[in-house]
Amino acid sequence: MLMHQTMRWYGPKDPVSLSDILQSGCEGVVTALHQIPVGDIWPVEAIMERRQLVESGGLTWTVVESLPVSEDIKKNSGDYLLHIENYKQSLRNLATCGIKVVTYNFMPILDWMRTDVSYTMKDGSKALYFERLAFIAFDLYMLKRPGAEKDYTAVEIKNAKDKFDSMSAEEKERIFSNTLMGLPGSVVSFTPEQILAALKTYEGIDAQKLKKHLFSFLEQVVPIAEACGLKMAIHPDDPPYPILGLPRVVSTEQDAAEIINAVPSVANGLCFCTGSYGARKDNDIPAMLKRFGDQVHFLHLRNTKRDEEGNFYEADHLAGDTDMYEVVKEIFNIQKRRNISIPMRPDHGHQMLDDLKKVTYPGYSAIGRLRGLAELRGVEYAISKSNS
Ligand code: DNO
Repeated sequence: MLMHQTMRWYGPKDPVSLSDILQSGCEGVVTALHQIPVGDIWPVEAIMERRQLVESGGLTWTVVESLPVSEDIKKNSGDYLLHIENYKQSLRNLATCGIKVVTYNFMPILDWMRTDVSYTMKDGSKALYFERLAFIAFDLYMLKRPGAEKDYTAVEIKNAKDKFDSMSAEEKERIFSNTLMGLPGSVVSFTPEQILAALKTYEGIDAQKLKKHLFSFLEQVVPIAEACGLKMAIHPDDPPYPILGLPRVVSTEQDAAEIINAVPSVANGLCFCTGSYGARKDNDIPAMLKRFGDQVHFLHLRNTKRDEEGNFYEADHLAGDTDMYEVVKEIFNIQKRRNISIPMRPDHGHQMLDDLKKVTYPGYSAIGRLRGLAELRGVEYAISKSNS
């Protein structure tokens, strides 16, 4: 039983076409209706239209990434009750259209964050990079977030100031726009004013409260998902710790265990992103997979390389801090035990070869992801052959 290989497709406007994805050897895509405002219902017609489009390209669509959770739901404020009802209806509609897995995250305001989306690797390809000092300089001296100083040590603040003072205007601009990049699938970036205003609305919401909101959301939606044969898959925080003073509650092994135990159901599961969890040294990725194997409904396979200063870049899929051989071996065992093929996608990839001349969503160039997929596919093939 091999993994169900997919790539993320951002829809008709994605510069990477369905035909590119088909040629990579994938069976399916994971996609979302990014045009529908967060909180609204995904209608059956729109889902079917997307499904037909994917199928006309010779591919399947069984995993949604993402059905986003509104800020109101995360804060238990404003229209959250309506949004939860809408979420339930979207789940029913997705199930009607043959979708099996729904990915979502519970990160306040922002999704993933990097300070550099085109960090040059030794071989000339470009990767996504999180540089801690650049991020602190952004927080303190560009965004000027009130009270930010208390999140950093005196040494960090001094070093960030020195860094800020030595940066060219162009470097500052790059960090600024990389950090404020919009949500996946969106071409609009946040403005500092928007972020500062949004941060204010989270005042008084700490990790404990956010977790409570997540659990009460799950209590509402998981039974609906279970009843219609869908599996929910929560994506971890990226990076997996609080940023900009915002709480984050899907970062560690302990968090994942609490989420699973909060609402016991086969429908309450994980999108196991090795890259996001792997940016923390205390997350033992193969051990987590072993522990949560029965609840893993979707796999994002990616590697990161960390350093002691808290920086990390996205490494080649087989080359970072996570031992991908151990990961794939564990996945092989899980699939065998559960007798299923778990959907996976090579998460991100370097911008390389002809991709360097193209503009795609950061991390989602065709050739870099194809390289990752090909390498992972090879590892899985070898493991499965040697076990047969
Ligand atoms: C980044 C992605 C995330 C992910 C969402 C899931 O490349 O892995 O944006 O799609 O967090 O809701």
